[in-house]
Amino acid sequence: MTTVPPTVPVIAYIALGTNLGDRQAHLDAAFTALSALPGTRLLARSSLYETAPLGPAGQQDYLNAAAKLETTLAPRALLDACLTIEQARGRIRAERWGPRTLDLDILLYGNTTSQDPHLTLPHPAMLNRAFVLAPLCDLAPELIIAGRTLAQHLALLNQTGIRRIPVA
Ligand code: 5RW
Ligand code: CA
Ligand code: CA
Repeated sequence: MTTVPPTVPVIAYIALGTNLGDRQAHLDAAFTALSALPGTRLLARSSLYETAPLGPAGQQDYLNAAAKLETTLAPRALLDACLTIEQARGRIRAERWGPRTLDLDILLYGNTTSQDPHLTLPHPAMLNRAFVLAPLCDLAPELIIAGRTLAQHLALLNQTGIRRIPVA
């Protein structure tokens, strides 16, 4: 008989974004799909935020949110699962930074840092984008990254165009 080595679960944070189609339905489906991944529990979900689009002009407003997971999936397996969930919501990759039905980005995977060009950890832009940090601060305002809490990072940003959606 052989035994399987236990895999220590890691806390990971995922950013969710959508600006095409039924945005709320895409986010609901994403939270459900994340919670159903093997070895994974959805520990918390943020409020939803309606946010002015950054990047290319002429897009619809986004709904952004964040998820806190506990998972035994390796970083690349979690990334692949996120891409599969995006595709299940009909994501079509046309132009860079174009509108999308669903975008799932791994922000943090435990204390892991990664320079893999397919998966940079922590997410390189997370500290500069209020549409990422506002939802993430619902989940982990006291988490320290780069010498400041996430709440302090958020307070340094212009939060114009970021609107928390009241819970229905
Ligand atoms: C490109 C983000 C340039 C910031 C991108 C930039 C978004 C978004 C994108 C999202 C909002 C990447 N994703 N805007 N723009 N929310 N509000 O999730 F300066 S494309
Ligand atoms: Ca992405
Ligand atoms: Ca993104």
